[in-house]
Amino acid sequence: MTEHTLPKLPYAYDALEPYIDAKTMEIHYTKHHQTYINNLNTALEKHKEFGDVTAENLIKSLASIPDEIRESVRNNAGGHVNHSFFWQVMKTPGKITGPSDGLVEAMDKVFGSFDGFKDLFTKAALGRFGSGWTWLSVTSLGGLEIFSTPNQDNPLTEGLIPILGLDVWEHAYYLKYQNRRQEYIENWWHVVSWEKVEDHYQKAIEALKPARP
Ligand code: MN3
Repeated sequence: MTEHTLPKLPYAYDALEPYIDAKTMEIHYTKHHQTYINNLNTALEKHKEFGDVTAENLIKSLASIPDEIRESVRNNAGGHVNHSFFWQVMKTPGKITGPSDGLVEAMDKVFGSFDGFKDLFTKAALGRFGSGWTWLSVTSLGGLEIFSTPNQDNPLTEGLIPILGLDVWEHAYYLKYQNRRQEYIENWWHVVSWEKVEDHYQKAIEALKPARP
């Protein structure tokens, strides 16, 4: 059986400064993300049959996970998948841009404009009571949808493909922003890697193709 391990961070802890501070990044990555991985490995110790299943596939098929570990797999495989994804959709800060190519058309169609998208996403992130995430996902019909999930739940469990995600657990921003979640969200747009989001979008559309008429 292969243990789940912490993926390499694609940049230094201070790479997202001043919007996300180095101390938050370090603790978030080395403590929080690592703990989800440790807990997932512990949960799977007595269930070798899942030893070679990826964390993504575990959360895609939660219903097939034995009762005694399902909640732990949901939270900890979810935490592992969500954080691995989160690190990838961020980059060295720049001017707030937005998608290009195919995604910009899809966004205009669904949200009216990039600003329309940002407003709705921000509202969903602010409205998440307690801990959770906000997502932009591709639906099974190839459309776009914004919603937030509690805890470490991921759109993959609902059959959607996430292409952008924002961690709104307090551990993601409290050191720098304390209770000011709105300021954290506004600043986060500076570090979104639209190249990566666009890439996720193209792959999602490609993956859906055989299923579409
Ligand atoms: Mn987190």
